[in-house]
Amino acid sequence: MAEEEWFLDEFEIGRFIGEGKFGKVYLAREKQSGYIVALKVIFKQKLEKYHFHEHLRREIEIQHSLDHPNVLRLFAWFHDETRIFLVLEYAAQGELYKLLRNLHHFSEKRAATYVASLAKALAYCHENNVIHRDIKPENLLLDFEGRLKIADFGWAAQLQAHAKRQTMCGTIDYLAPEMVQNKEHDQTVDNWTLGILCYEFLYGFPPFEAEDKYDTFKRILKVDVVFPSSPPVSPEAKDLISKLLVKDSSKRLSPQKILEHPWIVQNADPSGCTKE
Ligand code: N15
Repeated sequence: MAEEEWFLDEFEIGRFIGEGKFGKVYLAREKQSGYIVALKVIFKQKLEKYHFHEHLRREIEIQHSLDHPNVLRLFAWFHDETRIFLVLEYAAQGELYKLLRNLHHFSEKRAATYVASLAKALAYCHENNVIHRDIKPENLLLDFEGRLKIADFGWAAQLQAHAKRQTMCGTIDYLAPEMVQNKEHDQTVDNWTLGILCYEFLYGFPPFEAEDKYDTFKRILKVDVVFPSSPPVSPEAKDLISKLLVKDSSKRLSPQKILEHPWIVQNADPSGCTKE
């Protein structure tokens, strides 16, 4: 789609596909090209109530500037008197966490392919000085070929979670020790989160899961990682996880080093596709 002004009447609106704070997401087709997109509708009135206009504008500009195969594209945005419309990339296979719930855990090949895709996306984001992309399974989508896309639902989705899903929103499972302690942090927090996701892809649950938040907090600070005997996971995969879940943030593998790790080299599909 070209860099030009867009209007709602240039789209045919299809079924409802998702929801975030301020807005619902619909399948849509650009009439002229037939191009399928995800159209997010945000009501301005809701933004005014929370004084989020400036915040949203900044987020939109960051997201719009990113162009990577593993980062969900924000193609364009436009508005009318009452609403803001975001023209987002459509991910045909939907949410990754639903696939994980259905399959319980992923094969090493599938997990390594997703971790490699995440590492590539993170390397790109860090190069562009974008950090803390709030990567957790709920924020990951899959396109038609099964390629992973980071869809940053960002603060908007989180605020909704506050109201509706206390438990999920309050999850600290994906946060690095320095983050849960409110210490200074940098892009290495994302490398930690990749270790958490790699573990969850292989076992089906995040490593520091506990009955309550405080127990998770304690386990994160102790880096209390346990590798269950079932499902069986290769020593190479455990080696990668152990090199990401490191308390000293400067010693965590960088996205580039992740891509050179033997487990990734041997298991990840270079195309990033996961059709089985
Ligand atoms: C700058 C920021 C504040 C706004 C820009 N980013 C977003 O709005 C992030 N966002 C992405 N919010 C919602 C979405 C979103 C995009 C949600 C769902 C989908 C999406 N693209 N494709 C989908 C999608 N495809 C599906 C297929 C099957 C079932 C559900 C599906 N959802």
